[in-house]
Amino acid sequence: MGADDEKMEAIVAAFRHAWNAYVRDAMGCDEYHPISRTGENLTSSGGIGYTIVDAIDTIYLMGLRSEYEVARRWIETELSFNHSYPEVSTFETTIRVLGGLLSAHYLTSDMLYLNHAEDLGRRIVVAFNTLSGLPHRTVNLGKPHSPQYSYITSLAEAGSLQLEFKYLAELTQNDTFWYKAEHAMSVIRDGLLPNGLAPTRIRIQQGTFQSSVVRLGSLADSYYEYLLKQFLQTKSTERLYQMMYNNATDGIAENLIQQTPEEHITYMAELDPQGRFLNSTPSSWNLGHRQEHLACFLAGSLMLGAVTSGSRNGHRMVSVPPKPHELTPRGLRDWKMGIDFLEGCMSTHDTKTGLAPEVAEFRAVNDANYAYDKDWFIPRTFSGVDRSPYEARYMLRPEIVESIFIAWRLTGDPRYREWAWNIFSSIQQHARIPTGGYGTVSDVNQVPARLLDKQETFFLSETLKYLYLTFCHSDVLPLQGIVFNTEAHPLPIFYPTVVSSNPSHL
Ligand code: DMJ
Repeated sequence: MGADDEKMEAIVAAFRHAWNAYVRDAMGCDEYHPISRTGENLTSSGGIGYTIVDAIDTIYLMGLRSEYEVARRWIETELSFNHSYPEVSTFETTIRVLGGLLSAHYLTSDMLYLNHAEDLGRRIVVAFNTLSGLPHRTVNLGKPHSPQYSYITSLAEAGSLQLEFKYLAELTQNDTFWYKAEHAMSVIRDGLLPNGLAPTRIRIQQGTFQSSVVRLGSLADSYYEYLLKQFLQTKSTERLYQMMYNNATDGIAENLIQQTPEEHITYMAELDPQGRFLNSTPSSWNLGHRQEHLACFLAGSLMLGAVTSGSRNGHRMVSVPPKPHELTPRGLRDWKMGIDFLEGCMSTHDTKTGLAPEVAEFRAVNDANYAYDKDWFIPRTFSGVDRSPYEARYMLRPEIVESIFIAWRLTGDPRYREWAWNIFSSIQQHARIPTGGYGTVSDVNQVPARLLDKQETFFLSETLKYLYLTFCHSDVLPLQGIVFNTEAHPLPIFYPTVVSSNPSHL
């Protein structure tokens, strides 16, 4: 499918507007505050490349040569992980920094990135040294062997480090990276609910789940994404992950996916446990009708799963769009569920700014007391110090444009490009700061929008990358050859040589 040069250029211009402001005001800092025009680091002794490493593959893909040189030079001359205080998140550092370095190496073959990735991997991998093998939530990069006291982690934090550590293992031929990350999956697998889903909170040392919500949003999302992508990453042999993925989508289809009674909007509910003790019988869970923006990654993921795991005869890819006879019954179900769910996510863009909120709540079937005129509303339960309800924000998140990008690549249906362009236009209109950078929209239903002082790094690494790729020629990063990590860093699909690709030890 061909490129749309004009739209690509507009998205590149937006990227430069965000990046150049960061370089002007906060070069080298981990995070950027575009209104106060300041930067901030995660450690008191210096940045660990959060923004720069997270953004460099987008810069490279967009062909921004001088920006690329600036970013590479900082990585060459300034980047260090020898910072001790405070500890950084194992998960965020893996998906953003390790993932960014690995994808920069994959795209350019430059050893600078691999050397840093190996150094960082060695500092992070000690987080897996716990009684169960589940990783600690945080790690002290400067003193990686210092004692750790974290008690609880989440499904997402423990179950979405594997794409990065497996590719690092392959590149360095160091199987420790592989086995440590993979072992964490086996601990999770042992505690899954009978419906293939899992609660969000796990005790690190014991490796057992706490009674906690089951959902596709925060604390859980990328675990489900990585089930599919681990199966895809190492070609066809990771059958165990395929099975876990299939069980999970069965669980989603049977327990979580819902439709509103009037407008027939497809949305993803959550299951709330009753009581402190984990009880796996379905009647002991309450259905909640709250959906986070984060959960919308699943729409594209379901479609990708349908044309790979759900294709007949084990074909890796099918026609664009797939023909019904090319998919298994499960593949057909997931394909439809993905398309409908993406449409449901798009309905949450029906706001004054055209941007989707952080949280939407839907009208449940049989809800006689429902008080709103359409089938969803923004719950307003928490106001922070700046008094904006957290649920009403748009934090420059990527999940809906990520799913649109996958839907476009797998269908070629022009409506997906239209949706992507509408979202981009709303971002331009409401989140762009004229003096440079983009801010978090504090309330998607307030015009003119009030902006909060944060340009999230995933705006550069994910949101603008997925928008750009939606308008590129489809030869650029073909879905047959790569998997995107959960921070949109492309990593190649490969045949592992570092270990046996059949995880029989799991
Ligand atoms: C990103 O850091 C990743 O996509 C993560 O998996 C979830 N949240 C943000 C973007 O919303």
